[in-house]
Amino acid sequence: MSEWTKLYDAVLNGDADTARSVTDEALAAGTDPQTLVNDYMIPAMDEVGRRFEANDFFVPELLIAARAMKGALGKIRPLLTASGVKPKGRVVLGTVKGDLHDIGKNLVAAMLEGGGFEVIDLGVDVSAEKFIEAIRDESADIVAMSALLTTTMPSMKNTIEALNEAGVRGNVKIMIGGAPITREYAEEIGADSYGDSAATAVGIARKLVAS
Ligand code: B1M
Repeated sequence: MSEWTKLYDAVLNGDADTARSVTDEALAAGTDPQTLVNDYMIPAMDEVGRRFEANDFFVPELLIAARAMKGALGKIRPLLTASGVKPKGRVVLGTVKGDLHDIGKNLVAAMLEGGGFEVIDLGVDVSAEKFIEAIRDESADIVAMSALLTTTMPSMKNTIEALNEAGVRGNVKIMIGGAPITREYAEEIGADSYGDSAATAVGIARKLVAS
């Protein structure tokens, strides 16, 4: 980390104005948007999490850091998104019921769009019913679920069970991801695939539509 450390600092300190202006400056200087996300913004959020665990930061600090991260991501997201290509598939994406974390999900959305997928983003706290409705309405190829809390991981299992009961499970492939999610958990609950990062999500989605 060196040149754009001020972006790291701005996200860590929840300074949204500086996060946006430094992002503009870095992009104007020709810095790769992925570098800004991977080398500065995500490490800053990881440090926010560490400080939260150590009781140095509390929920307000999490919130303002997230707002700064989102402001900077707003500048970057359009650059990750390809245009004018025929969609490789339709992905219904959401953070599962009970979970309000959306920064990782938004990154996954941007990467999938950049990888040529059409993304229907259902937002956060998405119930099984809402996923089922979207699968039917949007003729989705893939359902992508994100969870950041160990306590909301079971919402993924519940959603897959509900898809089975509603008779739509066979129509879609299911990928899951988020910090507490593992390949073993994906296998255990009957998901088709697991992604450990927004970057790998694209390759996984491509494999899923090809299979
Ligand atoms: Co919360 N939070 N939070 N939080 N928060 C965590 C997750 C936590 C680990 C912090 C900590 O204690 N160290 C902890 C969870 C502990 C646990 O479950 N074991 C925690 C907690 C406890 C809570 C609350 C319960 C706090 C409270 O109220 N007492 C509460 C819960 C609210 C709720 O959801 N019901 C809460 C609230 C919040 C805020 C709202 C304040 C805010 C979120 C704002 C927002 O998202 N709009 C927040 C934040 C910011 C965090 C941390 C600090 C940062 C999360 C983040 O954005 N990371 C987080 C600590 C941490 O992660 N270091 C923490 C950056 C993001 C890019 O990473 O989301 O992992 P991530 O996404 C990655 C990959 O996981 C992957 O791709 C992304 C990029 O590569 N990925 C996928 C994600 N989804 C994927 C899907 C895929 C594939 C890949 O396929 C479908």
